[in-house]
Amino acid sequence: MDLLEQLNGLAAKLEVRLSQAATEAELESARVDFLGRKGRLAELMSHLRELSPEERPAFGQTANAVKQKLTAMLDARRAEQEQAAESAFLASFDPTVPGRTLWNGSLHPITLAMEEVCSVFRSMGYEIAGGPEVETDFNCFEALNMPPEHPARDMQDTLYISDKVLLRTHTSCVQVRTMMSRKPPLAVIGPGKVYRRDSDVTHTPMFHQIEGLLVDRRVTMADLRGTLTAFVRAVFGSGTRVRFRPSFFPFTEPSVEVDMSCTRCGGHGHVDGQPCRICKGSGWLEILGSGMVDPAVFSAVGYDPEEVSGFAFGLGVERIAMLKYGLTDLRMNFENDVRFLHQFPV
Ligand code: 2U9
Repeated sequence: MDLLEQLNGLAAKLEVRLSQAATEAELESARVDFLGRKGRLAELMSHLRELSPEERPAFGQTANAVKQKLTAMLDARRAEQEQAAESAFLASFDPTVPGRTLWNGSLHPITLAMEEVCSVFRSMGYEIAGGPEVETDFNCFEALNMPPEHPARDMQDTLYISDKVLLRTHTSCVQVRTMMSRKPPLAVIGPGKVYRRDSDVTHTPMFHQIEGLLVDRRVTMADLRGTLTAFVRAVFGSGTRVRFRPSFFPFTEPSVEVDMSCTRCGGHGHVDGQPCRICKGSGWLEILGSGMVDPAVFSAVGYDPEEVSGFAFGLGVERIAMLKYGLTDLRMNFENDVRFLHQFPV
């Protein structure tokens, strides 16, 4: 067979070879065999110099055409293989299955409730203050009109570290510290953890409180009433009704408890003809304790009760979080179950 015939026969040979090339490696091996530096085309081209000058141009042109044809055949086969691989890849999974969502983390409902309450009072001009959780007997009890024999000081209710040092049972100590270090007027909010010897379905030994205090000249119950009504409506909606009931606290006189219309039944006391399970059918929920600061508290911190007056209030943050987010069990707040925590906004 002469050289030209051999050249023209290369395409048919490559065709056979490609029909057997199932993998990318086999395809590459075919390319090297036919178009590589030591491949079949190169080998035939090396005979060029054996041809007469007249024969060379035709041989060269044919060699170029054959090279182009072989290259096109290899490219087509490669494209076919790539297409088949992509189809197999797409068929290997269900592209309609939803992807896994990355969880960015979220804020704990107690944190959310705490921040919301603080931001309402901040907008009214109150400052936010903090203080130690390990407190003195004076800041926690004595200054707040609870003398040595007061029942709240009982070992059964309070976690003592020593005779005169304890875990604070309320955050009012923060305001005691503020009053001892500053002159009136002042408006302070004290958010934080408090501790009591109490543990059952509705009580945990640690919980969160926010207590507030406003002291100035001529502060009245009307200021208390307006401030707390505005607060409740800011957190639970402008249509919320608020009522004040007489109560007793050692550190305030007179004292009141603040109720708001129920978040579930809107104050009707029933839902779909059934008594509301949140307010037990009463239409009201207790939300705050408050009162006018007892003159004995002012005297204990060195303020003149003839000169200044003020009101104070306190709330349990867990209770606010439960009402706001519809939680049914206090303990959800402490279990740290991620299925629960995932549900709150970032
Ligand atoms: C100073 C003087 C008085 C803060 C007050 C309450 C009423 C109150 C409870 C709500 C639910 C505690 O978490 S709870 O159990 N608190 O009812 N707290 S008046 O009175 C103060 C604070 C500071 C110097």
